[in-house]
Amino acid sequence: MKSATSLRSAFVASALFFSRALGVTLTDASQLTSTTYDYVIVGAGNAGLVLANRLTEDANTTVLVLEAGVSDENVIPVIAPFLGPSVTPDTPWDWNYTTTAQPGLDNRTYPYPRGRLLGGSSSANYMIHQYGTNEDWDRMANVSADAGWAWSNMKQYIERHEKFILPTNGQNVSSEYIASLHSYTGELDVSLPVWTQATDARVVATTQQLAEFPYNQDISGINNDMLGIGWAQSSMVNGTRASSSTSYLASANDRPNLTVLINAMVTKLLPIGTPAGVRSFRNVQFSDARTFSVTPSFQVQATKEVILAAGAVGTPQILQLSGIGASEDLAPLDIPVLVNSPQVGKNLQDHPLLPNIFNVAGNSSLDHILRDPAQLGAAIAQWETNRTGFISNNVVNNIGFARLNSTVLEQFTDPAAGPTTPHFEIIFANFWLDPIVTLPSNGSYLTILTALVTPTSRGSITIQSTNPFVAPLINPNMLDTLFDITTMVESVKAIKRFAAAPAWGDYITSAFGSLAGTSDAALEEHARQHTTTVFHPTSTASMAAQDALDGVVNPDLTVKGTSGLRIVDLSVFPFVPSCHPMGPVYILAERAADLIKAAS
Ligand SMILES: Cc1cc2nc3c(=O)[nH]c(=O)nc-3n(C[C@H](O)[C@H](O)[C@H](O)COP(=O)(O)OP(=O)(O)OC[C@H]3O[C@@H](n4cnc5c(N)ncnc54)[C@H](O)[C@@H]3O)c2cc1C
Ligand SMILES: *[C@@H]1O[C@H](CO)[C@@H](O)[C@H](O)[C@H]1NC(C)=O
Ligand SMILES: *[C@@H]1O[C@H](CO)[C@@H](O)[C@H](O)[C@H]1NC(C)=O
Ligand SMILES: *[C@@H]1O[C@H](CO)[C@@H](O)[C@H](O)[C@H]1NC(C)=O
Ligand SMILES: *[C@@H]1O[C@H](CO)[C@@H](O)[C@H](O)[C@H]1NC(C)=O
Ligand SMILES: *[C@@H]1O[C@H](CO)[C@@H](O)[C@H](O)[C@H]1NC(C)=O
Ligand SMILES: *[C@@H]1O[C@H](CO)[C@@H](O)[C@H](O)[C@H]1NC(C)=O
Ligand SMILES: *[C@@H]1O[C@H](CO)[C@@H](O)[C@H](O)[C@H]1NC(C)=O
Ligand SMILES: *[C@@H]1O[C@H](CO)[C@@H](O)[C@H](O)[C@H]1NC(C)=O
Ligand SMILES: *[C@@H]1O[C@H](CO)[C@@H](O)[C@H](O)[C@H]1NC(C)=O
Ligand SMILES: *[C@@H]1O[C@H](CO)[C@@H](O)[C@H](O)[C@H]1NC(C)=O
Ligand SMILES: CC(=O)N[C@H]1CO[C@H](CO)[C@@H](O)[C@@H]1O
Repeated sequence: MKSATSLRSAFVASALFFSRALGVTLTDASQLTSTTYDYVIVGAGNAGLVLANRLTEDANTTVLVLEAGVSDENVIPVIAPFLGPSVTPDTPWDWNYTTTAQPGLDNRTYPYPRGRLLGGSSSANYMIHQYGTNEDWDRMANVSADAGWAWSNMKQYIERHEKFILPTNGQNVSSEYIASLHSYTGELDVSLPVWTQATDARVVATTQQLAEFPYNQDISGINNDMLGIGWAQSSMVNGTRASSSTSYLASANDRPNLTVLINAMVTKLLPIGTPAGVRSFRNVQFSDARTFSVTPSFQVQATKEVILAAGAVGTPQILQLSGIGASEDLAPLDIPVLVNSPQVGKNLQDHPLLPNIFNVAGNSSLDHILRDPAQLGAAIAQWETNRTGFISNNVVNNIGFARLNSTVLEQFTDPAAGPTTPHFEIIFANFWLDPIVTLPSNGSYLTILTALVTPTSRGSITIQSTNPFVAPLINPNMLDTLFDITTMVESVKAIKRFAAAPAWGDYITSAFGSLAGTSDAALEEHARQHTTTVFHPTSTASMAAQDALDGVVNPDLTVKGTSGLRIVDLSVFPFVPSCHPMGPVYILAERAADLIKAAS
């Protein structure tokens, strides 16, 4: 977001003053003492570091993690919660991807952030933490014909994953979550807002004034109930971000059997064995990411398995570079098809995000602080002193989820996983929060973003070069279907009804820009002009049943048509979860660790 531009100029001036105690992370291939490990994990991201931790619980198991990106240590924008939106796009911690021109978005392109550092996107994201609906998981169990993915089985993993922490500033949060649902013993710190936006009380008051928007006391999804408006739960603790690096890696990094190498760009998996049989892909080729060159190249071997955890863009790219993919994608580049897997890189799903901005009265919105380097600098200095103030808190305090009404829905086959799964999300920020349009030099704003969480559009990730340092074509194909654009328009109408509640009477003065349109056609144009992404790409290496011909991985996450190769990241979900997906990635990886241990 471009209000991040001013955030960025302020943080570079601020002192780097503390470091997180970590074990050794290797920075150069020359430091490796072995070329053979039981497991080689590609990507020290959200999922990869869960596996790194769980697989080395057994001291006899050796694990190497190869990460293209850099360290997260001492990086203030990564550590300070409110600065999260300045970690991307186009920074040293981002892959700097851009989409192809999007026909559904007036042919616009837009940045496509992905974390490129320890923790992956869990170090770069906006930290909202949920698990999705039970129906999301039950559908995955159904599609994969593996009851192990059903919610009744998956919810057990919350206990070892989540470590719920109450705000330490003495705030009474008893109405903001349901204590009995949560785990207090897991790895990842999850907490509630520690700083109040001036509009929080109005959001909650609206839930009492309008029956259409009920209050939801716990928005995590744990209790099979994600509909309504509630308080965001975030991966943060005591005014700092919690990521897979600060949690799963930090608690395992002293183990001698775990080796993590950063600056290591995996360029290809090399097959062992004859073309006649099922090919083993236990050899991994990589090069120094800092050189942006494939030479010199290095090789390591996994005696048990290679696990791809490079995310929904990186994983299909590596598969395609290795000759595992659709022949129509590989043939133009003269890459031999070693495993014909037509769905690699297909089925890309993402949540479209639309900033809806209102002009507001007074100056209680954060805009006047965000555009004033002196005030912003003072806020960051305060955070550095004692981790208080708005910098210690996430950018968003309230989120909500809703379904289309029956009149609209009856025109379509409902794409939701079930009748209590939402179609769209509502996100509140008491300042200008548009990822692509810069904060104007005057005015005070409230942003009520809406996101489509059950998209029916499908996109793709396709390599355009045999050079791994050339980014793949990223085509999310946003708002390609009538359902998707209709739901976006309905979401805008819904938040306009929300904003018309008495709670906002003396605050909101008017709709900003194209949000002022009243006809469906005008709101459709508003959506096409301003939609980008909530950064939730999934499903580019989808799971399908063991005997299914479609799909890239089996229900145990092994790659169809190969041996010694598994995928554990967001790319395996056959449908994008109807929530912020990092929680689903974490518990997917927890179960994957169990599956891998059971198979060894
Ligand atoms: C800006 C932003 C905001 C977001 N906000 C939220 C939010 O608030 N809540 C939420 O739930 N989700 C959010 N998300 C989404 C969420 O963070 C991701 O969906 C999730 O972290 C993905 O996990 P993953 O393990 O699949 O991939 P990642 O965490 O992205 O991990 C992939 C790792 O592989 C590495 N890698 C890739 N290719 C290679 C290669 N060739 N060689 C070596 N390493 C490689 C990458 O550098 C990265 O470290 C956000 C994402 C972004 C980018
Ligand atoms: C590790 O390996 C040794 C030697 O093979 C064996 O005695 C020991 O039981 C193993 N430990 C675990 C935790 O598997
Ligand atoms: C992304 O852009 C930043 C800023 O220009 C740059 O420092 C970084 O090296 C780029 N990263 C990649 C992977 O190209
Ligand atoms: C988008 O580009 C395509 C191909 O160039 C063109 O046919 C189409 O009219 C364009 N759409 C818009 C809205 O500009
Ligand atoms: C999946 O759901 C369909 C429809 O409810 C049902 O007929 C089918 O048996 C389910 N399949 C599995 C494997 O659970
Ligand atoms: C916190 O607020 C709840 C009502 O929301 C109240 O019942 C409870 O007593 C309060 N707790 C404390 C410690 O003040
Ligand atoms: C957060 O603060 C509390 C209270 O001071 C402390 O007990 C806890 O250890 C802290 N957690 C972290 C991860 O710093
Ligand atoms: C906010 O507005 C009030 C009056 O509207 C003014 O007195 C005050 O100085 C303003 N504060 C800031 C920080 O601009
Ligand atoms: C934190 O520091 C700020 C000034 O930098 C001060 O106003 C505030 O009271 C401090 N808070 C705590 C809890 O120490
Ligand atoms: C459902 O939404 C449509 C479109 O916004 C609207 O015309 C209709 O009145 C609504 N129906 C009900 C029952 O609320
Ligand atoms: C911002 O400034 C412009 C030009 O001075 C003015 O036309 C506009 O009304 C102002 N907007 C707000 C929200 O104050
Ligand atoms: C295979 C291997 O390297 N095993 C070592 C793992 O770490 C333990 C100590 O925690 C050593 O004793 C093992 O030799």
